[in-house]
Amino acid sequence: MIELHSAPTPNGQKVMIMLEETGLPWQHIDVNIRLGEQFSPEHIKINPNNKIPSIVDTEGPGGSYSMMESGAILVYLAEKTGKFLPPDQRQRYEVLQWLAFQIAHVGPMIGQSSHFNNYKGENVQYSRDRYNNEVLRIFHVLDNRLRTQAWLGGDEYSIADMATYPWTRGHKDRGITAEEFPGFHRWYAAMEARPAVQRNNQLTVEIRERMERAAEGKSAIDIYNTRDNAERLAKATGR
Ligand SMILES: N[C@@H](CCC(=O)N[C@@H](CS)C(=O)NCC(=O)O)C(=O)O
Repeated sequence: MIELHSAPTPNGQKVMIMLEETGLPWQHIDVNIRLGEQFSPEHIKINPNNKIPSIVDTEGPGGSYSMMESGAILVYLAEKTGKFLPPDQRQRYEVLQWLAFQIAHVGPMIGQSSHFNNYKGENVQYSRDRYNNEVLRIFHVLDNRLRTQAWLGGDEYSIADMATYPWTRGHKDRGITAEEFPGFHRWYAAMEARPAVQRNNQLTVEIRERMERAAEGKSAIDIYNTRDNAERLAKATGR
């Protein structure tokens, strides 16, 4: 059994898609990051970086095994099942390159741009421009790749596609049109045709609603106060 300790954010969704694709038995353990549950001492034992997602594999190597970092989790699940990471060396490195591109660029840059676009304070135009322009560049990188390859890793659907899709779900709001980005749009439609992706999208709504109901009447933390976050971690680890 794989326990997914998570929330249905893009990083959480990547792992849900993989679990649905592989057919492994799994369950979602809700971690409400708005309530600060990522800072609980129990959560920090499985995710020392106080983030979601994490997994606990009750039948891991040498017994129960826990992991943080969505990219590493995807590689782990691919190796456990022998699926979505090709054994051929060249194909494998193609997939790993595009997985690394998602982890290093797609996620962090879209995350930062959304943060500054939503930020209500003053003097954020420079930050907004910086990250929005970088996101536009990243969509061109994806589109260029997907004009010549069926999937990000090449001929085969892989963990690189699963990692990237959830981060691109807001592409319409960013003006990523089918005319200008045809390769990206063809791939996006192919992703949405997959039953596992459809199941992820449905679960995302259901889990979000369940977590909102469970949070009623509880007080939220300011997740963007990075100074407080450093103190929360120090407190949780007794430093
Ligand atoms: N590199 C990490 C990023 C994880 C991450 O940033 N998770 C966010 C939600 S998408 C989170 O847990 N935020 C809570 C916090 O910052 O306190 C991964 O890919 O797993």
